[in-house]
Amino acid sequence: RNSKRQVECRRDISWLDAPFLAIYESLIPAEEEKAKQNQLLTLLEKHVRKEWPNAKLYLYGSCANTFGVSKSDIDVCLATDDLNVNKSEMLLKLADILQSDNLQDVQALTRARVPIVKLMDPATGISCDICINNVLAVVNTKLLRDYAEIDVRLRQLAFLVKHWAKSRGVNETYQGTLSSYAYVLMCIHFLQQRNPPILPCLQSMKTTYAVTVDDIKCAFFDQVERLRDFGARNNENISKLLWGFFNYWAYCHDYANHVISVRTGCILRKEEKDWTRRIGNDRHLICIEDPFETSHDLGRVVDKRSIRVLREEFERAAEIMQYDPNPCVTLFEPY
Ligand code: 3AT
Ligand code: MG
Repeated sequence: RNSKRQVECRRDISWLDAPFLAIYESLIPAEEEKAKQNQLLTLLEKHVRKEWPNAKLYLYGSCANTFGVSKSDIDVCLATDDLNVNKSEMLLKLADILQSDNLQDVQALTRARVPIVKLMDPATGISCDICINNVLAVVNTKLLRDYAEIDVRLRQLAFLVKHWAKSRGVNETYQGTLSSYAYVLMCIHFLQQRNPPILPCLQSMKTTYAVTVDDIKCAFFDQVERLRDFGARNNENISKLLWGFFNYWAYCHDYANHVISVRTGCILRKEEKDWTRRIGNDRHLICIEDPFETSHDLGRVVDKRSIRVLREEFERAAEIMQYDPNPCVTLFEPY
């Protein structure tokens, strides 16, 4: 693997920029979709307000972080002032209330890692997950959205990586592969590490936005409109970056020792995090530090079998970018 480590792609792939950008454009949701999401949110707010007048609803995840492809489900967080709520009881009650409207497939999943109510709105065709007081997810959604505003290449790269991961079956946390959130963090980290960098490290700049959630202090620079030409000195286009991303995860990342960290904009060592051993089900075979919950490794879902699958997929993708006559098709072939 190390012998394949290289800094430059072996062929000129700039001819792939236009077709990759066309795929990216085709994945962007249409404006009507936003309107439909808001229509559903308004309906949910109406119901929630009747029962819990002080509660607020927030969109989070890909419908709010600008990394959502068209026809994604929406993620909603119900935030209450009462931090000691019994989430299960509240979700059961919420499911009850929503059932009485003509929403479909309303289900309370109270035993999930993040307990939710799931439903489908027949009026808009949108499916939705509602969780309670998951405010950290609302804050990490803002961080991702702010990064996306700095340089459009992040959104291009992340859309193509997510599209690749979904096509290849490696975006399934319950099967031991990675979440969309993890892939976006991998893209941000990759662009922070380019030379010259395409993205800054917002959490190591002056604090202009700060909240404390569950005793975790979340602080970063969020005046991103002032950073619009941050990446201007780097002229790498999408094909080069996509190749670089796969090449990094196929041949350059040190899986045995390294942790990627968007929070610091650097690579950390596993020893610093005490992520060197398996504890319970956490194996740390690929380490991606959560930007706020720093004890949380987003790679912890990955096991001995799925790390092999993931690495083989990174290698396949890197080889396709390097040699395949038609990467825009081959890369996304269903597995
Ligand atoms: P999709 O387009 O739905 O695939 P997404 O960005 O909505 O992508 P998820 O549905 O996996 O991603 O997750 C929804 C949000 O929940 C994204 C992030 O704000 C939060 N989140 C997901 N996984 C984690 C995690 N392990 N730790 C902290 N926050 C998470
Ligand atoms: Mg989602």
